[in-house]
Amino acid sequence: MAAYTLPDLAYDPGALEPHLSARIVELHHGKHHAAYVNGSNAALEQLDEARAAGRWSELPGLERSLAFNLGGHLLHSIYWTNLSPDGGGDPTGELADALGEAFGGVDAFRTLFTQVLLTTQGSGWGILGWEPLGGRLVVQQLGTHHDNHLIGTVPLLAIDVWEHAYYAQYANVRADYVSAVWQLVSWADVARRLDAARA
Ligand code: MN3
Repeated sequence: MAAYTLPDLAYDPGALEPHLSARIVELHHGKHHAAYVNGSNAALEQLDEARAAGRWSELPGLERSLAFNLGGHLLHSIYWTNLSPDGGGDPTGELADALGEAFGGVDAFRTLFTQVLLTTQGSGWGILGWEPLGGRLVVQQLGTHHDNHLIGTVPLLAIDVWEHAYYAQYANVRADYVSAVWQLVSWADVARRLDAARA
């Protein structure tokens, strides 16, 4: 039985237009995200087979594959719920307070996070996360799905800057994609995730 399945989107693929095209959402969810789900299940299966056969030399590669694919599945699952046709605007309440405490204000956070997304080299993600040991918000710049990951940190806002996330609509102008994403961020979803992570 497959351990992981592709979650449905909470909106039609065209619902994020004009900021994100239906074509991008369809391909990104139905092909890219799906590939990470399948890759996670395949890696688990291959780990079982390697264990059964005692093929221990396969472990490093399979563990790497599991981390990459499961990281991708998890991050995309957050990304789709972080975006909403009703998104945009500014965070309020406790989330706004926490951003202020950690980064000096909502605008200061937005400036920082925009630069995190724009300066990511190659394929990666920008993450706003809750770091439980220090009990604070942190920003991370991930390579692929897991390089640079701060162990134990819970992602609250995860934005994909792989080229497949924007190239079909914005070509090489990542800055225009990032501007568009700010019009879609569901602060309500980020706030819910912060509440859950703190609890
Ligand atoms: Mn992606």
